[in-house]
Amino acid sequence: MSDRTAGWIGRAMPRREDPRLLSGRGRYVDDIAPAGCLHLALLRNPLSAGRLAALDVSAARAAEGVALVLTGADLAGLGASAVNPLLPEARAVPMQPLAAERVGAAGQPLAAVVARSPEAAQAALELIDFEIEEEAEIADPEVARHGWLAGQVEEAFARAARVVRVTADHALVAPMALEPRAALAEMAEGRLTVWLSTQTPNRCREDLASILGIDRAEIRVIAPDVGGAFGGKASLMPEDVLVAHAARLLDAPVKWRASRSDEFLAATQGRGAETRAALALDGAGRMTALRAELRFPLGHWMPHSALAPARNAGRILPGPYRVAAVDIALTARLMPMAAVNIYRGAGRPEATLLMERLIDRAAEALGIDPLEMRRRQLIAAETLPGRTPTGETLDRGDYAGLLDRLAEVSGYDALRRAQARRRAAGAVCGLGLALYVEPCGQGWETAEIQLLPDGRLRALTGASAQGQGRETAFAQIVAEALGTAPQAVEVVEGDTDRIDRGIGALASRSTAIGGSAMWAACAALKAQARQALAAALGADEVAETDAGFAAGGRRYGWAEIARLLATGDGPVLSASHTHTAEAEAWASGACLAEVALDPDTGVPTVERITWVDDAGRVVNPLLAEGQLIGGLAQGLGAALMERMVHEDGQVLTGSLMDYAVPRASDMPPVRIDSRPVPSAANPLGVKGVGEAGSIGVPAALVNAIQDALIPFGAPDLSLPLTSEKLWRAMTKDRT
Ligand code: SMO
Repeated sequence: MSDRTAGWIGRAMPRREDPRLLSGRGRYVDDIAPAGCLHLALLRNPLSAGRLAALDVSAARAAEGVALVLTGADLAGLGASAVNPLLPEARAVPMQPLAAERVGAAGQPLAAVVARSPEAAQAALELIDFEIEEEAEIADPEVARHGWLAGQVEEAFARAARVVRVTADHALVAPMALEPRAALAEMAEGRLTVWLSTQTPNRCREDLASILGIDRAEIRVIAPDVGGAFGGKASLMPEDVLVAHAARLLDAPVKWRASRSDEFLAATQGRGAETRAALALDGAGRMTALRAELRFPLGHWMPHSALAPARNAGRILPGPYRVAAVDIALTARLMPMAAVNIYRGAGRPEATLLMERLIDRAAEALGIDPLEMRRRQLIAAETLPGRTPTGETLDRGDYAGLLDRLAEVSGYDALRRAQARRRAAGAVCGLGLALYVEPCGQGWETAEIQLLPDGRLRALTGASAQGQGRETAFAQIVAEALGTAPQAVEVVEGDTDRIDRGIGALASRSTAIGGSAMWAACAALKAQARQALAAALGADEVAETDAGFAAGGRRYGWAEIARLLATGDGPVLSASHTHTAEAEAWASGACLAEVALDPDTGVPTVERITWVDDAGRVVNPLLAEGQLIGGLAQGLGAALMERMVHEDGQVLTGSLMDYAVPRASDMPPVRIDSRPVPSAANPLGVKGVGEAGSIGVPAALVNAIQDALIPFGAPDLSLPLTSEKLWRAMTKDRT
């Protein structure tokens, strides 16, 4: 294939990362082993929250092989970790890397031991004496209270022909990356290098600099290969700080890696919100007002993005639907458990489930088919981009088009007829619809593009990767922009010495914001090349072609330009760009779940999921599909099986023996179709895709199950919808 073939964006190119990652040549934090590396181990609070009445580490300090023991008192000089306020008047509760007077939860570290070997560190932990006076009560738990108000809500409810209500409560769930967290820090020539399994290397550097009280230039953060994250590695964590601090104190490399149990105990959790809402409908079955109460739990401290789920849920609650009047009240409260932070979807699944349950309940109350009910309320494509009653700006999209396509692809009408037949024959089966919107990233991201002396291009992005295939996607974007082949593009990410400013990868933002930054950097490089070429050739006229430039009847590709202009080994040309999103890109989609319940056991079988997605212009359909399917698996887990269980301040789901994650055999047949509408929010027209499956799929599954349960009264059930809950819902009326 010639270099001059345009159209790299949109191609289903296999992931260039795969040969490395799939053959065991990935390099993760724990694979990095500097000579003389010390090991950090943590004494985690085995009791519940309370007052740390006594802590004696003297025997541990004297133990064989121990280099350092840290307690909360030793960290008094450190600065506070950053918490994004996100909501007006929200209070920030930063991390306490080690408990000081108060212990916030089971699992919070009380002391850290750094020793020659993991075994020596572990042995020293056993020598620490402590006393905790348990006290679960948190003095002032509410850290945020916010509302979204628009229109005449009271009046609409007073005049409503019908009012429907739902409750939707979410379990707390574990983000469950394949690779548990890890941190390694080392001093070299007076500078601190920190390897983190993180989504946000650049932001972690800024946070670390302010906590340690040193200049950002004295810290280098490297995120090597990262084995999944899902929000669980989006924010700097206490263990990261301890490793960095210890490496500085000891002037030696220090490493910590989480066990799976560490992650269940002290990594961030997701979801957990308790939500309720009421919908006012007029005589024609149109929504006239929405009232909602959203209660979001936080743990005993707040990571950087702790308030993002709550804020997202409130601001996007009306979703793709027209409703003029809203009264949405939100609270976020501290609880004596591990921190809650963003997790794939981050508030969007909560909003979507609540809204989609309301619409199904309204459809049932009015005797209207759920698909028709939705069709009547969707915001028209012609009015997009447009404002929502919560003050957001929706991107371009075609929600009715998604729904129509879903009806067509799924054979919706035939499925409804089949359901009636199956029900009559004694089956318990349901169909569940859900539409969703997925706002994809606010803020900024950086990119740099360099022309190297050999004609290759080097693309540096602040949007680091955790297995999404970012190298492949960014190479395609650069190839398209510069008229070269993706193979000629090297992609660099995850190193703050090479990328000075950036955020990272989260909130489905990397392609929309990071990709747009790269696109603009490429345009700037082209402009530079054109000028430099004109100067080098003494030509008045240098024209752009689809694969470089033309002047004086000759063509100049990137290799020729590099040869002409190169003066040394460094980059021949380079251009940087910071893209700041003026508006968010909003992906959207429509899902249909077909579910049957075993009447004797309650076991649900997901017979099929059909899904029409709008991710805007898709850079690589293979990658997009991978994201959709991965999100679907996690959405299915949250809907049907995953839950963190806390009792008396203890975590009862501390291992994969107790916590159910979906396996390959739990995955249903899936049919995915796409109906893209390019985004109006960025020059590439791209929208995000990383969270979609976790947003729409759970709502469709819950609606399908609730639909199946209509003959049994369909009471509101909290997530996850385990077979036990379903069996109880089916048997209540029979016994
Ligand atoms: S939950 Mo995502 O990593 O913003």
